[in-house]
Amino acid sequence: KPRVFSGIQPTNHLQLGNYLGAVKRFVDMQGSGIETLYCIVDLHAITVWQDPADLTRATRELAAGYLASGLDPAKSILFNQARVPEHTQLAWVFNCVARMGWLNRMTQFKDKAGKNRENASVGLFAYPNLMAADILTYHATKVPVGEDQKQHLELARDIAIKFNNDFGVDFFPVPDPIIEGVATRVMSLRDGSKKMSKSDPSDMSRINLTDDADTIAKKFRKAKTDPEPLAETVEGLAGRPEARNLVNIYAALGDSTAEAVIAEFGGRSFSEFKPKLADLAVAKLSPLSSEMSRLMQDPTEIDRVLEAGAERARTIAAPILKRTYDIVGIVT
Ligand code: AQP
Repeated sequence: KPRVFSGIQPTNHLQLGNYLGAVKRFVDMQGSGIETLYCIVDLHAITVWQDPADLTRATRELAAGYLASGLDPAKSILFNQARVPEHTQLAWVFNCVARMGWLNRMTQFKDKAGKNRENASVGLFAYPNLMAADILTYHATKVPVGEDQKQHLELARDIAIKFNNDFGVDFFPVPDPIIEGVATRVMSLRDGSKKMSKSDPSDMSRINLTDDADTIAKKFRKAKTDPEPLAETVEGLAGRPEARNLVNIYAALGDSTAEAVIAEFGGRSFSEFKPKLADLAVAKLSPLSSEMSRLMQDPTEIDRVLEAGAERARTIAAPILKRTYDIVGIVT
């Protein structure tokens, strides 16, 4: 049975890019003869400073977001990373497999570390090794992610291949990223050259799943666009990243395509299109946000789901770690 693994960091609030690029696709992959594991990667989150109370809240809120979006604990294993210590144990082995040169090429590290690289945490640098361990501790082969995670997935593949070569085994399967759909890279509403992100300092740059209807409408109304009306063809969106982004968001929210959106709105002005986009977003997202706030009122159910998920996850991860140690020659 093929195994799917993916995760999201519990930082700030889930944003529309996480939802369309990741969570919505996690839901689509549930059932259909595959085993799905969806993680809340709390140990990734602390690679940059997190206020402890915020981290706790964000962990439960992300779990609420998973459940509200349709992830079902009866169909998927839902858990938080720190509860399954095999992730970090395997990550240590991978710290010793991956090369400094490989990690030095990671663009996300360069972006997140900023100018003062000497002051970045060691964890932020080693993050991709932990991500490789997240996937490979389950021998997962399919990893649904957004476009921004492509490079980290390539590193996970390189680690699997090098481990197998170094030890002369065929143990870790080489995982494939699944980067599909119209929303693999949702862009900031303020800058069409930057991806939408939970940690962008401007709240106006993103739609949070916790935003209310008025806030969503305001953010789309104020979204940056060019002065031209919407193009008559999809090709006409070339070189217009902000327009393209809004069309893609509309398509992804409506389970449609950019072509269908252009067929409906091509040639119309943004002042006509933006309120339609806001209406669609509110229609799709408000049931999620109300279910999230219901679940958050009493986190007992969430905590129970995460605990049970971690137990199930460990039954898969523990034997794989044990075999890894055996291959390496570690006495256990
Ligand atoms: N803008 C995006 N468009 C499509 N997919 C996206 N993802 C993130 N942003 C977009 C996908 O969401 C999943 C979880 O991401 P993450 O929490 O692990 O970290 P991230 O990629 O760094 O996301 P953020 O929102 O930018 O968080 P911060 O600001 O905390 O770093 C991944 O599958 C990612 O591809």
